[in-house]
Amino acid sequence: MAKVYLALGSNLENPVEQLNQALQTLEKLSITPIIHSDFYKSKALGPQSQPDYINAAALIQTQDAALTLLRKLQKIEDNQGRNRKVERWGARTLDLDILLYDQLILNTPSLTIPHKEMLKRAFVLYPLYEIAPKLILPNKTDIKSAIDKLDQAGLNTDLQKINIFNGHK
Ligand code: ROI
Repeated sequence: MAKVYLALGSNLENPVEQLNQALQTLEKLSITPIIHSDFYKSKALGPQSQPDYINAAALIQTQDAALTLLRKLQKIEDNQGRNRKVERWGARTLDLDILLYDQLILNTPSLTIPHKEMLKRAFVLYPLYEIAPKLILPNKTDIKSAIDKLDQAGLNTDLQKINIFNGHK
């Protein structure tokens, strides 16, 4: 059984609802109850002409191999109306990214673990830190040092925790 950390993101069609719905679906997919962070709001990284994002992190446990899990996550994205034909850094109803899969390091054309950009993204690291403050990444850095580096690099810009009733919790 693998412990898998996921990043969730949405900036279209009621993002909070999109994340709640995704968490409910992930609950069915995970062997143990999932743990997830609060929801965070931030400006889009990439083209600025898109709505703000809502992001969260979740921990699931699975027997699936990483690529099998990826296909299941893509199906959840598709079921929630994800349109893959739009521009690469464009708006989306749901993004489910595998951040970490145990201590696995994987480089394939369709999947890279750990997620390539995670160390540069406040909207990924802060929610992850909330659910796993003692986490050690496969490159042996701990999550707190990764966050400190991000802050030093000035990459922690406008992230805000949002206080909403979370139907899943
Ligand atoms: N920007 C923010 N703030 N949050 C995201 O989840 C997000 N996802 C993306 C891009 C378009 C890079 N920008 C984002 O895929």
